[in-house]
Amino acid sequence: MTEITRRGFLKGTGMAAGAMAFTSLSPMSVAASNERGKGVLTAGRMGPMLCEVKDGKLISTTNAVPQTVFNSLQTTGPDQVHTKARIKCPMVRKGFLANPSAPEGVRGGDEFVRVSWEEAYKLLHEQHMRIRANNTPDAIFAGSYGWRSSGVLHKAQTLLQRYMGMAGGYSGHMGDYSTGAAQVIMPHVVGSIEVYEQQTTYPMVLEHSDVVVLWGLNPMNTLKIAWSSTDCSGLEFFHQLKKSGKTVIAIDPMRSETIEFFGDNAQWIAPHPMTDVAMLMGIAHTLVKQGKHDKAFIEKYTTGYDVFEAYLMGKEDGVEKSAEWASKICGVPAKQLELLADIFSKNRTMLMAGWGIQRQQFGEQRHWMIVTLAAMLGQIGLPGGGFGFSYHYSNGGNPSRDAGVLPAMSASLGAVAGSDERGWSATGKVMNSFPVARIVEALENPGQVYKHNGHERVFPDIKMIWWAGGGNFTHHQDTNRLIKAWQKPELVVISEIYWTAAAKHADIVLPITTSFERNDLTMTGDYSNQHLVPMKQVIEPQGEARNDFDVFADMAELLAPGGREVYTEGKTEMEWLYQFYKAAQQGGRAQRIAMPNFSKFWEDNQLIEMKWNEKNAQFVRYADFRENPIMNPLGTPSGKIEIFSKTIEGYQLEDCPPHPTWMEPTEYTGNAKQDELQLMTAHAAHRLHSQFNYAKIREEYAIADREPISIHPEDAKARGIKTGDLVRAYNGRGQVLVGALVTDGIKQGSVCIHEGGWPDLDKKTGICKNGGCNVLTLDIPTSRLANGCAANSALVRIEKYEGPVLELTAFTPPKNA
Ligand SMILES: Nc1nc2c(c(=O)[nH]1)N[C@H]1C(S)=C(S)[C@@H](COP(=O)(O)OP(=O)(O)OC[C@H]3O[C@@H](n4cnc5c(=O)[nH]c(N)nc54)[C@H](O)[C@@H]3O)O[C@H]1N2
Ligand SMILES: Nc1nc2c(c(=O)[nH]1)N[C@H]1C(S)=C(S)[C@@H](COP(=O)(O)OP(=O)(O)OC[C@H]3O[C@@H](n4cnc5c(=O)[nH]c(N)nc54)[C@H](O)[C@@H]3O)O[C@H]1N2
Ligand SMILES: [Mo]
Repeated sequence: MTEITRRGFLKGTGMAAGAMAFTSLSPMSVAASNERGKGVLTAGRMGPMLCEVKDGKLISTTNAVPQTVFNSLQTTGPDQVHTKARIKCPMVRKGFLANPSAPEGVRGGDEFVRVSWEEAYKLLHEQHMRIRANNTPDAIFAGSYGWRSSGVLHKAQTLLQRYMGMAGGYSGHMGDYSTGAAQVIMPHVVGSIEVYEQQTTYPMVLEHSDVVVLWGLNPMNTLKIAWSSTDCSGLEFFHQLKKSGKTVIAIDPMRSETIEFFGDNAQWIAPHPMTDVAMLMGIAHTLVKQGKHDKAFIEKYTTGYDVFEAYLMGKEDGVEKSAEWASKICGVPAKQLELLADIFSKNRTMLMAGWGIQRQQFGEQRHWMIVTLAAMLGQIGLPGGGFGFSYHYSNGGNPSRDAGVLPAMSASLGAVAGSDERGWSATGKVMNSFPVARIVEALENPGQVYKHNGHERVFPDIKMIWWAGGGNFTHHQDTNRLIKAWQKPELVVISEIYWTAAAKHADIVLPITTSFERNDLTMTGDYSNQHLVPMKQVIEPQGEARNDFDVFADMAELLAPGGREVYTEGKTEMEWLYQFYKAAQQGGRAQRIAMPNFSKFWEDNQLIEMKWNEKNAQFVRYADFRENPIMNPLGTPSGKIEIFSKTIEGYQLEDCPPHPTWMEPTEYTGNAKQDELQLMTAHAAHRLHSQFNYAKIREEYAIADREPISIHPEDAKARGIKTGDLVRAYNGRGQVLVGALVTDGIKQGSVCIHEGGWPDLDKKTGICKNGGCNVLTLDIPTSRLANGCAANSALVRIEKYEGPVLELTAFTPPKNA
């Protein structure tokens, strides 16, 4: 961590980079992109890619759009298709097959038996119908959250829900793991969810911001992907920001890949994890004490500030939230907080915040407090000022293009969905839905009433689960609790490409194609719609793998003769793509975008770059509100920024008070016992969650052939641990084997195991041999307001592992598979 000094901060402040920004962020030519290399054009979350096939094997995938910054995920194609971890044929758990309506054995502890697709379909259909006949439709859970592969047709979750809708309905889920807390609190504060919305553009930031704050933001890592497919502009933007000479301040307990990337061009400040609210308050308190807050802005554009200020200044509870006070909690010297207050208030400052900070207990408070600080700085709605919560995700900030936009497959028959919707809340026949990260609580407490965003809701009584396109055994917290709850339903079906832990804990496992084995289409850049890309099939389906679309079409035919026709609406894969393309073409025409006819487009093997729009390039979030708050009010009850929310006050929640509040988490550095360390579980550089954990790229990061754990040198020394050591990390919830990475790039007292390691539990000791971090995390809601995922909340102990050698089996298929 660099000691921040005023000199350090001021070195680049004020250097405008606008001209450079506009030229280099303007559209790149399609021709240039196609000169890059040869091969068939397709796309994934990690962007458009060119694929080379030799002797029936996919041998390479590379970027199809020119880019300055290398994206490691774009090289994973061959491993995705050919890894030994693939599921080759349909399989059924032995004890389930023996007696499907009263199975023997336990999920995860049984052998698998190979069956034909037809046998699998018949068994699945019969059991599905039996369970449906004995229960209400909400007993069937098809929420199936997850990052299934991109494409507007082969949308695993949507296709499952389309089938379940035809079958009579199902339980789904609300929200997502990513931004559970922020997306519920933000509408109360600013009237929109913020986290999935276009940001003040990259060119505007490069031209107008003096200071850019990366608050818990690791964009060089998280911008390798986008929900649809990345347009590859975000990494380039941060590259330009680095070159711009602007003051960049990164607030993160870890020296993230981004901070490493910025090197001397950024100042790193490391608070203790989970203490950001206190740190922000220390800065806010300094502003008030020194009269540096923007009273005119607060008066005109916000409501309830006075109540908050009374709390901040200690008039409510006798505790002044001063820089000194904050310093004791967050571990950053008070002087530095005061300096930050000075720098933020004197310069055009953009507060960019990531989402790891809200994936924690009381996560709602984080972004609320950042908005509050931004309001006190008075720069919301000015070019390059204010706050932004999607700069690190899906290239928020890349200007929206004039575009022909693809629609997408819908969960409802006869309807189409927007191609960029994250699809978390399905439009089909949802009979009940619950906050996505509360699934284990739901399994444990059927019929129980719980609070969510001011409403009382009831958990369904889940008897059947079908998951398609998600990795719930890696993504959910407290794996051992999950495994127990997972025994409750009568039937668990998994449609998967690989033998993940979820597949190994299922009754029926169906092998699915990768996106390289089917045809599809996608836009890039969730906000920009910069390109329309053909996702061409480059290789035959491997083993007996089938497309989700075909599996559900087959299953629909079993619902009733003619069901296939209803499900597919009589269209083949290519006919659907033709229809989607035609709709995009028509939409494009209205914006004077000429697109070739479908067959030419498909044969050309080229992407279509959409038209740069100069007005969109100048977009400034909240500029209209700032200009006229009466004519352009926010969607909050007051039409203003709500620093105190009467709505939330009405909910009477202990864990979510009506204004930003510092609350001590259940497990964090501040209440750790002497040898306990705080666990962080950031997203990995060389994975998309659990995806590609099996790939060759794992060699770049694995230590002692396990997931690494970053440990501060002092913490390592105290435990006799060196880099390369096999380490056991444990708490009351479980234990994992990890490889030690001793580094001063993490705040003392904290460790990090990246999320996404495939659980690989040793039968005898219960230890996870692959360092699956969720074996250790707490499964609690952020609060009863949002019920968001709180994965970054856990204390652990670590020690050098001296036990017997445990073979890694995470990526090994079960016997006979
Ligand atoms: N501790 C901790 N836990 C976390 C997080 C954290 O920060 N810390 N982050 C959370 C967040 S933000 C998220 S979004 C979740 C991510 O959780 P997920 O989105 O569930 O994670 P993925 O590993 O991407 O899982 C996608 C799965 O879908 C499969 N798949 C891919 N394409 C297809 C397809 O076409 N068809 C079918 N049937 N399957 C397919 C892949 O093989 C993979 O197993 O994790 C959450 N969990
Ligand atoms: N390569 C890659 N890209 C991805 C993903 C992936 O798995 N791999 N996942 C995608 C998805 S689904 C999502 S939701 C986004 C996730 O985006 P984020 O949620 O923003 O990502 P995280 O890695 O959880 O956290 C970002 C940074 O916050 C820091 N941080 C953690 N806790 C704290 C804290 O208490 N205080 C402060 N100040 N900083 C903290 C972490 O060290 C990390 O550097 O990324 C997306 N992009
Ligand atoms: Mo996420």
